[in-house]
Amino acid sequence: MAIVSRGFQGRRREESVKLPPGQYLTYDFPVLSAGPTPRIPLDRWEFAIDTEAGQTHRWTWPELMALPAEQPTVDLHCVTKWSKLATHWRGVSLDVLMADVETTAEYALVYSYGGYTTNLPLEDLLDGKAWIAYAFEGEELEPQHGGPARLLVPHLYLWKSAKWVRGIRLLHEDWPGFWETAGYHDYGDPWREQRYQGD
Ligand SMILES: Nc1nc2c(c(=O)[nH]1)N[C@H]1C(S)=C(S)[C@@H](COP(=O)(O)O)O[C@H]1N2
Ligand SMILES: [Mo]
Repeated sequence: MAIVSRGFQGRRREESVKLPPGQYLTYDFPVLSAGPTPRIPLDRWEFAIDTEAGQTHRWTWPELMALPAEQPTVDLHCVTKWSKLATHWRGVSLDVLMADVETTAEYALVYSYGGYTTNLPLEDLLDGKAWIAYAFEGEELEPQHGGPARLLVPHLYLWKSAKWVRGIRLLHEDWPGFWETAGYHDYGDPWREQRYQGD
């Protein structure tokens, strides 16, 4: 039998985790919202993708629930320096939602109930990198964390994961969103520590 205490093994495991530069590990789930939590009744909820050609694709809540869901396990990295590892979500891949959308746009402006916006290249929403997520750790997503549904795009800093997501506008030009206009980095890759403009 190995003479190693549980605590020691636990610490070893934690130290061996590789986090993006400047991040620390957290086990709780902080709430970061720029305004009040909007309450969206499910019978009035909708999600839309608006193309650069002026077409709109819409999903009601029952329509979203009827789409095939995935259960991604992902690490979250917030620009305020906390990281939370191996979080479990349920949601619909943007690949499913984009399947019938005709576009040649390169950029996406994500918009939320409540007015929040954030921008990213369209390709960062595709190929299994992003979901419209509606459950967290086996429970329906709490309003403070973006319920009924939020964007989940975990390879970028968490401000790109718009809570209370309402739609995505596809664009030929890159339009900065709420935090990007306020000086946050346009792209926000945690592994390159792209926190603010100029990083
Ligand atoms: N609609 C909306 N989405 C948002 C925000 C917000 O203020 N409004 N804050 C962003 C920021 S800065 C972070 S760090 C994460 C925080 O998500 P959490 O509150 O679930 O931890 O949500 C992002 N999505
Ligand atoms: Mo944030």
